[in-house]
Amino acid sequence: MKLDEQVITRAIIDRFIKKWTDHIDLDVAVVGGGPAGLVAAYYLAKNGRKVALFERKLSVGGGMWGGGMMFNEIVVQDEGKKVLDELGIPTHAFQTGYYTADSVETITTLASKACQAGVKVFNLMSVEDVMIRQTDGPETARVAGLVINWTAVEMAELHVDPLTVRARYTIDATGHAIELMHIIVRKSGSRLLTKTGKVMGEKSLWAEVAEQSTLENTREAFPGVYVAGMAANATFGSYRMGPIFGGMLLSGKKAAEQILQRLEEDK
Ligand code: 48H
Repeated sequence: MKLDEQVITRAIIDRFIKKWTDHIDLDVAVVGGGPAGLVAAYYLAKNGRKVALFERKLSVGGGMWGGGMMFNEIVVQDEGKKVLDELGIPTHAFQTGYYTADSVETITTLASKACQAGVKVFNLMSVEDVMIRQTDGPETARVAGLVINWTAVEMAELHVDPLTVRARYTIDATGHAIELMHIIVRKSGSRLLTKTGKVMGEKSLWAEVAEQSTLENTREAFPGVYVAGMAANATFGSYRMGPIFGGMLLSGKKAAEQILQRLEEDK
C-alpha cells in the first residue's frame, strides 16, 4: 500500500478534534495524572461517567515513576494492595503488611485501565484557571469548569488566550502543588471548606498519620471541587508520607465514590 502523508495528518487532526469536542462538557474533570488522579478517573469512567484528565506533562504518572529516590519500586500496605489487586497490578510481599510493586508497571497499567474504562487523557495541557459561577449570591459560588492551555504556551510564556471545558465536578489531583486550590483562593478570594478557609499547607513526613489523613482529607474542598492524593493533605494541613502509595490509590478511589454519589443525588 502506498502511504499518503496527507491522510496521516488528516487522521490525527480529525480524530483529536473529535475527541476534544466530545469532551468539553464533562461529568468530571480530573486535573493531574498522578496515581490519585488516574485511579479517580478510572473508577468514575468505569461507572459510566464522562471523564477527562488533564495532565501538564508529556506523560501521566506524576511522582510515581521514580518510586523512592529514583529506586523505581513503590510500597503499599494491605488496603492499598486491594486497589492494585482490583486493577490486576502485581504486588510482592516484603514483610507482613508491606508489599512492593514496580512503579513503571503500576503507572502503565493504571493508565491503560483508565483509558480502557473510557477516560480521555489530554496530556501536554495545563489547567491555568477555573470558572466560578454563582446562581444565588456569593454563598452559592461553585467551580463550573476549567480554563486550559497548552503546556508549551505556558513554558514559552506566550500571550495566548486559553480555552475552556465545563464540568459538573472537578478533582484537584495536582499533588504537592495543589494548583486549583491556590487559583481559587487567589482569584476569587472565597473561603475554602478548610478550618481556616485557606490552603492549610503540607507538614513534614510522618507516613502512618499521613496515610490515614489522606483518606480523611479526600473530600470537597470548594463547592464542586474535590481534592485527592497529596493535594488532599496539602489542602487540609496534614503530613507527607514518602514513597508509600496506598493512600494515593485509596484517595483516588474515595474521591470517585463521593462524586459518583453526588452525581446520583443531583439527578
Ligand atoms: C495539569 C497538572 C497541573 C495543572 C500539576 O504529584 P502527583 O504524582 O500527585 P498524586 O497526589 O497523585 O501523588 C503524589 C505522589 O506522587 C507523591 O508525590 C507522594 C506520595 N509524595 C509523598 C512525599 O512525601 O513527597 O501528580 C500530580 C500531577 C503531575 O503529573 C503534574 O504534572 C500534574 O499533576 N499537574 N496538570 N494542570 N495545573 N498541576
